[in-house]
Amino acid sequence: MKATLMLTAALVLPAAAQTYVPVVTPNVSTLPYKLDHGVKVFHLVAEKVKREIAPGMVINAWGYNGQTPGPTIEAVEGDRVRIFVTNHLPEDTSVHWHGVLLPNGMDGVQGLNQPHIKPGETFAYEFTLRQSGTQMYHPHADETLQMALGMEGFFIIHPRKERVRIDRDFAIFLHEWDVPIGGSTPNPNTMLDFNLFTFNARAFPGTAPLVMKKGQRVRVRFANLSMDSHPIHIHGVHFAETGTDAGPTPLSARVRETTVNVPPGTTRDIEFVADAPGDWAMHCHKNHHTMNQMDHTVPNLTGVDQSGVEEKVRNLLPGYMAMGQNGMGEMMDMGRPPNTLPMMTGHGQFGSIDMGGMFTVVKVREGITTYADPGPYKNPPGTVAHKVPDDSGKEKRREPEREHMRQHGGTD
Ligand SMILES: [Cu+2]
Repeated sequence: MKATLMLTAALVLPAAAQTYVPVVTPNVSTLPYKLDHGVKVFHLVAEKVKREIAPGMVINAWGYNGQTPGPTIEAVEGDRVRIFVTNHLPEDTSVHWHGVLLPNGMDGVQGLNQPHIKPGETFAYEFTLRQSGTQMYHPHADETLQMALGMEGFFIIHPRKERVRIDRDFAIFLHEWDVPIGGSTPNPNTMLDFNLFTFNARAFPGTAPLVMKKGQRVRVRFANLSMDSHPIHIHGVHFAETGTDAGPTPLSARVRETTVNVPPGTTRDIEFVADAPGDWAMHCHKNHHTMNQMDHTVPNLTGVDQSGVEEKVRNLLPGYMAMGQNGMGEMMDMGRPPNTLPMMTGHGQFGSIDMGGMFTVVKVREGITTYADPGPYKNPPGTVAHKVPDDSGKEKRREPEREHMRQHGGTD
């Protein structure tokens, strides 16, 4: 009862007079707070949640306040924060504030720093923020299971004054799951062989695009509490790695990159100016991390001549299709068990995208007035790769570049 009352009291939206540009955590909410004599008061409820990974698939996860990752906590360097944690799980939990400098007794390692938060109990954490940067929160109790099932969230501390104005500030939690084909509960005992890879617990095509205006200065914060590192690559921009879970990186140490590796147990901030309009891919560069569950374990049939096999097998298995001979793009949306995502999926204006997992689209636009999904990018005429006509005879087929220049005004 007491916990319910506190939760209701905490449901006050953040004050309008914020000194920072609020972080957007795509597909995830921001945790509201109330002010109590200058202290920002938050309330996290640890509980079982249902999470839609993408349309057609829902998993049984654990998280906070109805979601995984939990809602993003935002505060400002110098703030005093009080965070109530209510445990609605069937087992003990605790919360560790990863990367936050605080008194030892607030560090959240159950048994070491504090008593266990037992089911039904509420604990209060309170400390003053002496730093800025991208931090995290997660249990330090039955970690293997609780984190594997999705208990994690952003704890973002804005500096009192940004060095440069950031126009768009995004946060993306990287996670991986092992969900049995046709099942819905991730296996927390899996150590290496995961089959679902997510941005904020959403897999492509369930991932919201990052929408921004041309010329805006953009920050993207990545966090990773999974078992693998995730090298995140963004097309169309060169960015600088500007911060970690230990705060801003000194200017002299910033390196220009197109891929940022995010190891387990860390956060990474990157910044760039969005000066090239378009629909730019952003994805993990481990190839299997941009695919969904079905089916990473098919036999390798690449280049194998399967002619005649289909007919023979169909005598035994009606409807059998031989697959994989010419690549696996053809496997993108075959029939599949319920609550299971196809391995490669998604459609763009030019056809199937054949991706899944940790994949989304950075949409840079001129002249937009909202950050709603603006739809596919309208490419200026003459700027899209195109098929070269193949009806012009043997001679020209041998030299398509010469024919192309003739047709498109080249000077050959
Ligand atoms: Cu990855």
